[in-house]
Amino acid sequence: MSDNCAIHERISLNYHLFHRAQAANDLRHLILDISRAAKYVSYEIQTSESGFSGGTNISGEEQLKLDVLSDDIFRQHLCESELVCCYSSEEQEEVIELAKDAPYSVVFDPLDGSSLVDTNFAIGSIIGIYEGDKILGRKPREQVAALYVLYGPRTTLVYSTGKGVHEFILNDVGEFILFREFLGINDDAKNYSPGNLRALSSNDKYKSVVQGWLDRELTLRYSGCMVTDIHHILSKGQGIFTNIGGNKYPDGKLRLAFECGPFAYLIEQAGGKASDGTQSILDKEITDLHQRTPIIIGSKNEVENVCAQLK
Ligand code: FDP
Repeated sequence: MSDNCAIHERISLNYHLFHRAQAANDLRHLILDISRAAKYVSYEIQTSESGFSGGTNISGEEQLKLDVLSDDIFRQHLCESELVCCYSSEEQEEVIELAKDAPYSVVFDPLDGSSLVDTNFAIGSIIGIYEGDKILGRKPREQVAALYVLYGPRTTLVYSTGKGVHEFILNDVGEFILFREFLGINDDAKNYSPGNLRALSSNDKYKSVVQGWLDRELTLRYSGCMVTDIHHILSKGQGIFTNIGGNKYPDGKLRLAFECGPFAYLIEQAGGKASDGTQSILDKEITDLHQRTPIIIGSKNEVENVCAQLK
């Protein structure tokens, strides 16, 4: 790097990937292409008509026009990158093949929390990147990068390529600029974020976990969008998020490949922990693209405490 480039008032995502994370060129380009897709999603959220598309996804959930649009935007950018041999999206039933012999496979949820679109709450996109041409049979620990984009009052992007977790803010000229580097998570949680609470009527152990948080007067922070709730933990540097099974969803509501896997990678990079109650989410094999898993994620001591109570 020339001395003339050494002083930077703004650190762009590209600069950070290149000089700080020293990411392989292909991986850097892929993350930049994904970040471009997210800018279009952000724009569509602000400008396009909401409402249902008339279709349902593989999990039987009604798709919004924005779900379909976001999925298309990601597909187009992954295609254009020529770096992705295949991808799996929460909105698609099967693996979609793209550029043969390209180095990466991608898993993503193009619009997480889309049931909140009409309420104008924050929502997000979640992405995991693997080397090679396979998604089934992989474990989230094999990801070479994970990132999410949060569309809130500000649009922020958080990524890791295995060298810490870093946060960027989308500025007015459309560039992601470094906001905070090396986000970390304390071992103890002061906030809790309990998902799938409908399970309490059939899962007494989950019920006593939640009662424990009430008794200890922890602070409730739950938005109903996993991206926002996980970002709260990374942002505040502590907290716990759970989505645990009950009668309606025996394995909880959340998917291993597109949601829990990428977040487990990011949270463990930040010094936290992610478990399904018995094993690390990072060591769970993806045997079905849309498989669900219970998840307990966040501050280490609280994750271990909850897992012990669920045994
Ligand atoms: P949504 O269905 O709105 O897309 O992925 C599913 C998800 O949102 C998560 O973002 C969120 O954490 C969860 O559902 C909310 O589940 P509960 O309604 O059970 O709390």
